[in-house]
Amino acid sequence: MYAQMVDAGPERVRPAGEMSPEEQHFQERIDAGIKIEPKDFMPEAYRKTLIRQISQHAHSEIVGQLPEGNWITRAPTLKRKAILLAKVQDEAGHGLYLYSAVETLGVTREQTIEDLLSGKAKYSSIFNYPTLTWADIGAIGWLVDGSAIINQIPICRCSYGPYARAMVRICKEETFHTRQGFDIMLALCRGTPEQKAMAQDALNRWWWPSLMMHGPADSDSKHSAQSMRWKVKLFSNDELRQKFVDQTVPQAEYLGLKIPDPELKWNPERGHYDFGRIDWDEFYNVIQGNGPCNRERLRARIEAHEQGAWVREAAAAYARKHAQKKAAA
Ligand code: BYC
Repeated sequence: MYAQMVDAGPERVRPAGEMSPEEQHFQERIDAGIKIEPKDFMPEAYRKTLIRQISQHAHSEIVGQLPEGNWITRAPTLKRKAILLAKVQDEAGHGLYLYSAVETLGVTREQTIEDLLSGKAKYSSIFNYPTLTWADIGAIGWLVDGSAIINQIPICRCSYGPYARAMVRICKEETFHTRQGFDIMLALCRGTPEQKAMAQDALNRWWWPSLMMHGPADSDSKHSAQSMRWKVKLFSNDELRQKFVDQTVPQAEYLGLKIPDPELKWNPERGHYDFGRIDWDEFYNVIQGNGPCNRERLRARIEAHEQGAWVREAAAAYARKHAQKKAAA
């Protein structure tokens, strides 16, 4: 049912017998761990998958600046403000590395950004939730950047060279982001009862969206099987979600916070935590544009794009002038 809400069923993985010799050779290179570079042969579907995933990832980094940017002017101390400012700037940088990686696949940056602004392209569901208190900044760093690292460290080993290389630096910076989030949560949890209650409230609101962020259950994920065959993804959505839960529960215990899931329980046979049912209706509602902040987020990006037009024009005029000067010299 859920898969139908997104599109028609999982993509079919093509068996070797249906592949052209070129495609077979391509798959053999991937199986052997050889990176695919922009000028190498690649099947059109592989190129399209990469454009879709990397551009969604880039948009997520850019839109992801908005919920946290909301707190730069209200950070509780100068030190916290400087740290948050640096983090939000890092996210802009991540977006730019990723837009550059998309350009290597033959799509212009203008087109990619146009797809975001027109509402055609997706970005991560998680950024359609509001940041109501300072504790939300802690929860985002701890849970959202924590999820991002779990998802993105394997992408450093993905089959497409420019994406894998962009991800190395992104992951280093994300590690700092997670630490700053946990540090905010720790300060609140060691503070007054009101501060601890604020941290608990943030965890209550961000826990389930952080689980959803890893994407639909494997049974409903239409791209996973083919993407894993191509090593665009190295782990499935459910595998990464489980890893996130297993890693985060002891951290919540250390903070003295309660994960808002009555069914959460260590399962010694599986060697993992069992957890409750995710509200997939909420997830699909958000990715279809009806989350609490979807409209606000897109409006903010459109306004920023319009207000930044003069910067793009000035930069292009400077580049033209520079090129003319060089040609005349
Ligand atoms: N939100 O077949 P599936 C960050 C869509 S940045 C929205 O499993 P796939 C950070 C999916 O696109 C976080 N849509 O897809 C930044 C597909 O729709 P389309 C972003 C989602 O691609 C700033 C459909 O559902 N990270 O962490 O195999 C500050 C079916 O899904 C979501 C990345 O982009 C979602 N959560 O797997 C702080 C990492 N999940 O395209 C932090 C790279 C699924 O057919 N991306 N959909 O219309 C990935 O690893 C994969 O693309 C995903 C989805 C796991 C996200």
